[in-house]
Amino acid sequence: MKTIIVDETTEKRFRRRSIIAFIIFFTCVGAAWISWKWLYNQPLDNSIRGGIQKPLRKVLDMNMNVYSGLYSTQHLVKEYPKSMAAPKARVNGNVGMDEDLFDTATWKLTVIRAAGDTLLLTLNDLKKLHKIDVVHNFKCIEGWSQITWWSGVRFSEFAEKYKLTKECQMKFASLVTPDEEYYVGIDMPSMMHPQTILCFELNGKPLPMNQGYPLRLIIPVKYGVKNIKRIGTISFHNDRPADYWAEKGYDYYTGL
Ligand SMILES: Nc1nc2c(c(=O)[nH]1)N[C@H]1C(S)=C(S)[C@@H](COP(=O)(O)O)O[C@H]1N2
Ligand SMILES: [Mo]
Repeated sequence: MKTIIVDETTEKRFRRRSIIAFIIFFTCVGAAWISWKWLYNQPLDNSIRGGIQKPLRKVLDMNMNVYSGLYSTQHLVKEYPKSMAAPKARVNGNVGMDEDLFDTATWKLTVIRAAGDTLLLTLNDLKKLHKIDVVHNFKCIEGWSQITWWSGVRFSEFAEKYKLTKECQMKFASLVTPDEEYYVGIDMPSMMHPQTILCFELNGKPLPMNQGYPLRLIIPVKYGVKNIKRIGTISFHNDRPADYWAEKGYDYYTGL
C-alpha cells in the first residue's frame, strides 16, 4: 500500500514538473520570437549606408569604443622573421579587382586634400620615400591567418612628406578602388599607426595583380577586410566614410 502511494506522488510530481518545463520552454521560445521580431522591426541605423538595425549597430559601436579606448599607437603588432613568411600568400576577395577594367599604365594614386584639390602620384613617387618591411600575422575574419611579408611606406610618413597635416587631424580616411567597387573607412589613429603602410611589395617583389597591384593598404592593427587592395583614391572625413563590409552588417572598427 505504501509503495503505491509513493508511486502516485512520484508520477504526479513528474507530471507537474513536465508541465512546468513545457511552460518555461514555450515562454522562452515566445520571448525569443518576440525579441527577434522587435529587433527585426527596429529602424535601420543610417550612420552607415545600407546598414543594420539600430540596436545591433549600437552593440558593435560599444565594442568599438572599448577597443579604441584600449588602442595605443605605442602598441606594436608582433612581427616575425622574413623566413617565417608564407612563400605563397593566400589570395582572398576580388571586389574591385577586375583586371579588364584596370589600366596599370595610367594608374595614379589620387589624394583628395581638405581644400578640395587633388594630388596625383605615381608608384615611383611613393618609392622615393623610406621603404619598410612588415612581417606579421595577417588575419581574416573568415577565420584564417597567415604570416606574410609586405613592404611599402608608412602612411604617417607619406602624410608628412605630402603635408597632409590638416587632413590627418580629421577623424577618418576613406580608401576606394579605382572602380569604386571596394571601399573602406579607417579611423585616423589606426591610419597613423607606425605599422600601417601603403604597400607595393609582397615577399620582396611587386604586388601580384590579384593582391592589389600597384598599391594596397597593409594595416596590421585591423582584420583583413580593411586591408584594401588596389587603392585608387584616398580622402579624409570627420564622419564615418562608406565601408563595404560595414554596410553588410560587420563591425566598422574591426580592430585586432
Ligand atoms: N579591393 C579589395 N580589397 C580587399 C578585398 C576585396 O575583396 N577587394 N578583400 C579583403 C579581405 S576580406 C581580405 S582577407 C584581404 C585579403 O588579401 P589577400 O588577397 O592579399 O590575401 O583583402 C581585403 N582587401
Ligand atoms: Mo577577409
